[in-house]
Amino acid sequence: MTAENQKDKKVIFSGMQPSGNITLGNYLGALKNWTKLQDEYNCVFCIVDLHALTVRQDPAELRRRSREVLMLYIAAGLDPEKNIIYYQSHVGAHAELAWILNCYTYMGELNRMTQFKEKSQKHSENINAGLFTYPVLMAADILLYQANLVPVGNDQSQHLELCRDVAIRFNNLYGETFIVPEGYFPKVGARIMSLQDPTKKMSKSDENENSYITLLDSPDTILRKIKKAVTDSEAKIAYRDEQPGIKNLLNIYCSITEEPIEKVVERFSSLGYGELKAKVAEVVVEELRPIQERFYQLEKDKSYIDSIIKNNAERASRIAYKTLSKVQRKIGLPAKIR
Ligand code: AQP
Repeated sequence: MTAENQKDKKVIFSGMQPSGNITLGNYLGALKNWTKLQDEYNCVFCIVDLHALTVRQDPAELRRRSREVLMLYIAAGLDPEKNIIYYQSHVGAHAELAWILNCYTYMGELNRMTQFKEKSQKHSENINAGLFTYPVLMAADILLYQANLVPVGNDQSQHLELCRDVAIRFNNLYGETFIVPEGYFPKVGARIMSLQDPTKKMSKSDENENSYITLLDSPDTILRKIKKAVTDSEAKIAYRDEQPGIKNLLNIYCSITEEPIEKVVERFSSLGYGELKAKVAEVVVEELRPIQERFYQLEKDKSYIDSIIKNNAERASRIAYKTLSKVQRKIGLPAKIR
């Protein structure tokens, strides 16, 4: 059964930007949870390469990383037949619907987006219009597939709210057109913080490579980065906000093992920080080992990956253009002559 023919199942849409190498944060906060959704829902997992353009990218790197993200989705366990896994830029309907929705979104709404404020501070040399209208493209992504649910971290919930407002506005003007999506908040999946500044989230575009672990880091690199992780001088293993570095290491450990935090804190209470770090590194290495093995296998099979890219873009296009045509008809754009 594939995503298109399971009519009784709800649709989930989610994506990641190929704006850096996928980190352990992206994996534990998103990708790992996605793999648990694929039987219960019709899932559409996008590589949102158009979104990544809002920050300047090196063209060759962007191409390389986009393919890497797609292969990592599969290596992490997403089935490319059950789910639709594709590049956003391969389905032109995203950009077309985003333009239309731009005309139904107010400047005031976009001005309130905290991510725009943060990113324009971080990239003050390149505050482009795409960065400002990013949430409208995200709304188009979600609405094209008539998604019922969107897994979002806290940082994206404001964007989802905007998407819902735009969908409701459009439906009120033109009659039921879009499903109004809800947020999907998985039970497990903590926010993983930077290893170098545990008050900041772990980000794939962080300039300091020691702040994150990528899914393809070697065991030695993982151990080295975790050993260097910033902790504190309390010399006590506890799960509390006053010790953000230790809290983060415990979150990483428990997100992987899926054990309750209290149980792990009790078991580790007599360990030194060095020993805790070794335990965390061990579970990270073991979690990533099979993903890396599958990734390097997939990398060798160029034609298989190419066929997934082609087929999935076609599957996504069929759904997306159906919604786009409906929208175009409703707002009065002339029908194409075939
Ligand atoms: N540190 C994190 N902990 C848990 N979940 C995280 N996510 C991101 N960072 C963490 C989740 O990963 C998904 C992919 O997000 P994205 O690629 O759209 O961009 P992002 O959220 O902005 O992630 P990054 O790594 O911080 O990218 P850059 O550095 O390019 O901005 C989302 O579901 C997100 O919640």
